[in-house]
Amino acid sequence: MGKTLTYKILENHLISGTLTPGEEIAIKVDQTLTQDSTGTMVYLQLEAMGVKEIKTELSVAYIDHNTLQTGFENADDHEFIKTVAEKYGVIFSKPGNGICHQLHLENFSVPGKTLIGSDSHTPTSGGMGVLAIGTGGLDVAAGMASGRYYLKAPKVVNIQLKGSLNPWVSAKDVILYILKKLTVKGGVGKVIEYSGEGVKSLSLTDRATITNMGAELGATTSIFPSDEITYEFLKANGRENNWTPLAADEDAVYDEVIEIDLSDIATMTAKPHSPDNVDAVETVKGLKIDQVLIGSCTNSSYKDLMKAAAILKGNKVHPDVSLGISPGSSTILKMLADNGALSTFIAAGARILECSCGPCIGMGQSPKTDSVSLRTFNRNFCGRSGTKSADVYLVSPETAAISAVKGFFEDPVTLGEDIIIKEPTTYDISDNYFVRAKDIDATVVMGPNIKPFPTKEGLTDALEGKVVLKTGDNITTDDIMPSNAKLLPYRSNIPHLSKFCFHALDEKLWEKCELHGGGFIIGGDNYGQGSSREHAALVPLYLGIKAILAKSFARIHKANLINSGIIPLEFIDPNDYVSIGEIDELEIKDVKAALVSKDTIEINNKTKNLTIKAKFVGSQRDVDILLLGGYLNYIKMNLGE
Ligand code: MIC
Ligand code: SF4
Repeated sequence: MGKTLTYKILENHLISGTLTPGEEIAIKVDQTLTQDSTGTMVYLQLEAMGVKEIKTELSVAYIDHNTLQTGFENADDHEFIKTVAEKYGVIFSKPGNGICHQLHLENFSVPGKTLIGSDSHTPTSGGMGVLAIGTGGLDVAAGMASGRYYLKAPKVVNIQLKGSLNPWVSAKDVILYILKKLTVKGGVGKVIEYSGEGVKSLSLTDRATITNMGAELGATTSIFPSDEITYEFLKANGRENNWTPLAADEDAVYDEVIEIDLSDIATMTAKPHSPDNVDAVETVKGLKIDQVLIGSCTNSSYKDLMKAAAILKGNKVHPDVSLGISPGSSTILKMLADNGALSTFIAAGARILECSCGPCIGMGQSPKTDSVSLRTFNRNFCGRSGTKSADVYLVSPETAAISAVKGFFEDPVTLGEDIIIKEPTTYDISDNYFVRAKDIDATVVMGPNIKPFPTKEGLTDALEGKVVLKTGDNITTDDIMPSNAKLLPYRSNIPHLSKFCFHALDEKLWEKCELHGGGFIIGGDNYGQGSSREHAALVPLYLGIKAILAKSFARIHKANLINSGIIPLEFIDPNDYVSIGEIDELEIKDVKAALVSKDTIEINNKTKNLTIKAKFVGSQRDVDILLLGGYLNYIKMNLGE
């Protein structure tokens, strides 16, 4: 029986377990990446593990999220990460160098390798045939310390691409089209593997746009084969030696096959407030807009920005529109500066932003009240832009650029003949933002912004408390732990962040938790989708949350809850969700025994005098982690083995 590309890479990296979907396996971690807003926790945790050496072939610490530096906090975090990186021989990428995923693709991704990263868009490197998985920070710290990563062997969905794209339709439209089909939970527990003739018509960075937003499908990762196009991209970046051809076997057997004819796809947009609320651009044509932002790890490649430049050339940004452009890397910015595209942007009246995540994570450029903002980004959750009343639409760079000129939502197909931008044959690599050093005696500098992270003792036999919050479906980690210019500087300060937990749903949640000594949260389907931030688990832990009872969980957040020692429980009968209300008093007796024996867990609703049945879905190792009160306790006990 032929093998999928995913299982070929898993097989090459398998340390323990059997490669059967749903079974827990451990794989060798070749590379790790961190970014600064999750990275401080990662390196605090790595330090707490007390290892002398890291076990990965390559690890990189990027600074790209927290670059506003409106106070000492961001700079403190940068200095901490820089000094820890030096100690362990982790490559440090200075602020200004660019966005972690674009930089990793250009500089370090190697087909066939495994990469785990403390950012949900780590699968961007899947565009290059890397098995690249976004995880919580503690998993990355453990990956560095032990060289291994535990996951459930995934199902593999094959998306076969036929045909080629229509004029002005690009990779962003493809992934939005897929999101419309599969929704934000369509990829949970699955790897999306692309194949077919249509793959050849997509450039390397087009592929990366598609795998990047596989995160929005909830997928474990997405992956493209490594072919001549991969070779050309690596060669252009001076890394042709890193190339190996990779593909699934001709007769590979998949869990599911979806055929997509690229020529069926029109220009698309994700309407407010979810990446799967997708429709054709046609349906919003003419809608007046206020802001356009081109950038983010999804659409800030050389090709994306050159396409935008070609549309903007000789044109003027509409007087009512603010256009911001943030290139994905210093290399791209340098190339745009050298070839005149930067001058085109300035002449058109664009605002040139730093090579960083910037507005994508609410770090500046919050739009005005009740405005319409078009963004080439990957997430449009309500309030993520920093302006709750704004409507954010996700679009391709082509749609963004032409709409910025017109002042209303415009379809780029109205431009007539398509403009073809070729991938450069040489990338003018700007390497001077990387710091490569190793000094095991380096002094790690911790400024006053860096506070200890919460830990937990082993699990107790009985859990008791009130329901402090009940949520609906598809709650994002942005809902749980919002991120914006005011809060991001405190990613190393859990006590401060705790005051803002679930702020949009219940501003007083922290006070309620303080009053009741923590308690339980009730969730709907796909609880914890989106960002990998483990703060969405560490903050509830700090507030005394003992368990979360939901209809289902998103992958990374569920792992983060287990890693923090908070039990993610699932309703056996989802209809029971309606019977629990806020402030109900719950009690779970003999929880340890039930976890160990994998029995049904009975939850006594003392207020309603009802018993609800729940289950814990996880491996024996997950149970052991919960019993010990979290992954840090577990790994400290097991590192020697
Ligand atoms: C995001 O896009 O939501 C982030 C910010 O990159 C997060 C990480 C974080 O919250 O720091 C992610 O995608 O994991
Ligand atoms: Fe940065 Fe936005 Fe990409 Fe997250 S999605 S890594 S915030 S650019």
